[in-house]
Amino acid sequence: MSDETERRRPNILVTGTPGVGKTVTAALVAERLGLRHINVGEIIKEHKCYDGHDEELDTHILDEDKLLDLMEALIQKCAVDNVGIVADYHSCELFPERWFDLILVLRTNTDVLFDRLTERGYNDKKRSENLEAEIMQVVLDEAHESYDVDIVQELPSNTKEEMEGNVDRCRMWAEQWVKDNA
Ligand code: DAT
Repeated sequence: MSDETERRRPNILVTGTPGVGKTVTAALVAERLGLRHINVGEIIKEHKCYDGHDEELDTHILDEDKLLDLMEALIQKCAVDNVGIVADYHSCELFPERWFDLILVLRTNTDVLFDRLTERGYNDKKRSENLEAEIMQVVLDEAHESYDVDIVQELPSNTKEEMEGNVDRCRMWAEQWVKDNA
């Protein structure tokens, strides 16, 4: 097995409140930079990483151990194949620090996020909870508490232009990382 420290390609995590654009941004980063996209929410659904059901919140309870084992295997395989990954998920504290070299925290203005969550069909309660989390910068604080402050980047994600700019910045950063870790 290849050790994580031997990686020659960077691993990136795109995180933020639901609706900020994690999945679309991660997909673009993967396509433009030749990284493998890991949509963590899809893995959870596909492999049923559930540990029961929370009746009050009407959501599945995440089986973190099962998810982390699956992801560890994927990340190891990518390291062996010499391919970096770009993962996206609405939380970041559950992952081991050693997995990622860059944490992008996408941020969206309240009015824009309101429209996106409405379009997604969120009910009033779920929409308000997520808007509040974005205003209170819950995920940004979580990223700062969980990772070295130097690798956490807060980026605006309101418009297509900002998304393109974010992907460009990410590409420049990844090229530098590859040079520095050659
Ligand atoms: P997330 O994965 O954070 O839940 P998403 O990638 O599914 O969000 O995007 C939600 C919707 O918002 C989707 O219709 C694409 C749109 N969107 C996201 N980021 C955007 C941006 N920076 N500019 C314009 N539209 C964006």
